[in-house]
Amino acid sequence: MDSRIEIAKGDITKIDADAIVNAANSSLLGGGGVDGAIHRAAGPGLLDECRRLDGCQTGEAKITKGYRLKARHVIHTVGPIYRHGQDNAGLLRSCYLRSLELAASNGLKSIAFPAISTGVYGYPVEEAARVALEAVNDFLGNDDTLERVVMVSFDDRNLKALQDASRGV
Ligand code: AR6
Repeated sequence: MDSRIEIAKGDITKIDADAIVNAANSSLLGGGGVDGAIHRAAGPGLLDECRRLDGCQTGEAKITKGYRLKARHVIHTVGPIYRHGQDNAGLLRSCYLRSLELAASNGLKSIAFPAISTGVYGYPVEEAARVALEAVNDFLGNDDTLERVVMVSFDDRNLKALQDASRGV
């Protein structure tokens, strides 16, 4: 695994990085889970800017400022709602790749991800961890602008899934 990848446990809203990633929904107008936590911590300026973005499609990403967060930017991405009959892994992988592309194209050096889709959207945690780490590792293999990518777990199950997955990457 690329040495720039870090696996950590905690609250992503507290992280000092050039960007934290939000597991948003396609409206980009807030919600529960990590999305709610990020909007609460960032303050109303974030929602004002999000209203001007005209939403975001599943697997895509958009960038805003970080407002009252320690992080300078928020990259909002929309993970897939896990279901049969769609390319869940392809869409989840795309969330990570698009977010990293946005970070790199904006000259950012550090970015932190939550476990996209593994809450309300129902993506199996172990499978999501493998898709996430593989996507980040593949991206970093062709990138020399990013210096640090933190995979942030809120709970022990996600943390263990990432640690296990890191042995296979
Ligand atoms: N820091 C880090 N991770 C967190 C935090 C936090 N403060 N809070 C929760 N998590 P979810 P999704 C973890 O449901 O599945 C929202 O309503 C959580 O434990 O936040 O992509 C949006 O508006 C889980 O592992 O996002 C959408 O409608 C992970 O973040 C929908 O939920 C993702 O859980 C998106 O669902």
